[in-house]
Amino acid sequence: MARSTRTLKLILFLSLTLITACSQPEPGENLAEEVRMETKAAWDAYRTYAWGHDILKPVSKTHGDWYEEPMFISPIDAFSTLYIMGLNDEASEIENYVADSLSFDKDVFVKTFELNIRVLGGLVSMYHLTKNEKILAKAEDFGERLLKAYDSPTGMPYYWVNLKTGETKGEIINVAEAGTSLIEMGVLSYYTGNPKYYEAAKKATRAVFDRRSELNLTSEYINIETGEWRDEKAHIGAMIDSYYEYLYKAWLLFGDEEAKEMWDTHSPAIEKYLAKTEGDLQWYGVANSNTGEYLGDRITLWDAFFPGLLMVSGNEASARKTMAKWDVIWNKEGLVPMVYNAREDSIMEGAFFLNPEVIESAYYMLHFTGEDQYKEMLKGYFNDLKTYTKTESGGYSSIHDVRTMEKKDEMATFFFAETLKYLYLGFGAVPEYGLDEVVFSTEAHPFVKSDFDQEKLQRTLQLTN
Ligand code: DMJ
Repeated sequence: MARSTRTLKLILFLSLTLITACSQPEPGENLAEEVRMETKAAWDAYRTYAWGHDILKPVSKTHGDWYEEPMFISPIDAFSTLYIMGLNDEASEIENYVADSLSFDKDVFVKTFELNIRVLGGLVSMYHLTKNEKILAKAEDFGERLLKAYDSPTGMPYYWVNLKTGETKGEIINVAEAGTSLIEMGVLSYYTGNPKYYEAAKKATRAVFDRRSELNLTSEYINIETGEWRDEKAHIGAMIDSYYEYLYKAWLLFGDEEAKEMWDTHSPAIEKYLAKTEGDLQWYGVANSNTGEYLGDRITLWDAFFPGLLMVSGNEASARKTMAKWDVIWNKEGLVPMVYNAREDSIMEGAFFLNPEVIESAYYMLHFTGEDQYKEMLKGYFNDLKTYTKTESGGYSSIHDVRTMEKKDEMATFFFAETLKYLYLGFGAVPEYGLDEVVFSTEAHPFVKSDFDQEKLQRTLQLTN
């Protein structure tokens, strides 16, 4: 071939490549659709192998339940994600089943905290999105049963409550279990017009706040009958995390100024005693809640919700550095390990349960900064999830240890509720359900701020602003 013809062909090839690259749809559009399709496949797997039960076991293609009787946790947790993705048949099937066929009159002790964030949160957001009165009746029935747990000397809930008999047990609980119900109970109070739910949640929250140390930190475990702390460990991670989250979010969603004041009291102490910085990276370690002595750099994958909370509450500098640290950890390990030494950069426990927190925070960072680096992070996380956790059934699995990536036969309910939803939102699919419009519960159930009437909020939540 003559030299000039070869050059011409090369130019043609390069031009075509360039044109093709430029005419590709926006990466965001494709990725959102891909997340939607992955969600549909995972949902189909749940529906085929586990319908009616709490979780899918995606490797063995069977199901699991949390208690002696199934509570329908995956579908209730999944609903708001399927709904905002426009998976309408799937969402309607859940809504109809909850409305017509599900009873909570079960002689079973359930975990108050877990069923509050997943089931009550799922039900009130289902009503919020559909306005189906049968769902509100179901949420009220469930809320009523859960409320029995709050009948304690301090107002903090018992760990266990029997849904049929109202019996309670378990007086030692952690701060997250004590102080994570303002959103679910608040929305229930708003829609039923009955202040008692928010009142109970508020009493429990105040019970934690009033017992804070002189340094304005909480510890980890507390006796809800005596109100005495069981330890002196202060941090922002698992076992405390969503107590802090709800103080700020109760203000964001309801305009509860008392909750905001509580957050404003804790927040400087968190920065002062827990934050550790190394160059451009930051994490929040463990300190003695009474003396402030720094106890170590143990962090857990649940801590990764914090950059998102920092960002939305206005502490951008810490949010950026803490997000950067989590991104380094994820990329070094392939996924995020359950427990990690942040200073030594070493894994302490390697399990991963498809948790959303790193993705959730990257979505917050992307939303508020608009910077591409955060979209790139989300793309990487999505790819790693597909590489390491996707199974042949269409469901995704937990991981025994990120050092081996051996699959664990469980798909957590929050994979639907949170992980997939934050990826979808992060890829820009439905701005009407984005962070400008919506406050997400700790389980990522969406509540559209403008749907709440200010005067009705003041009345039903008895706000004293
Ligand atoms: C979720 O169930 C909630 O976000 C909770 O507050 C703690 N984290 C899990 C998922 O990791």
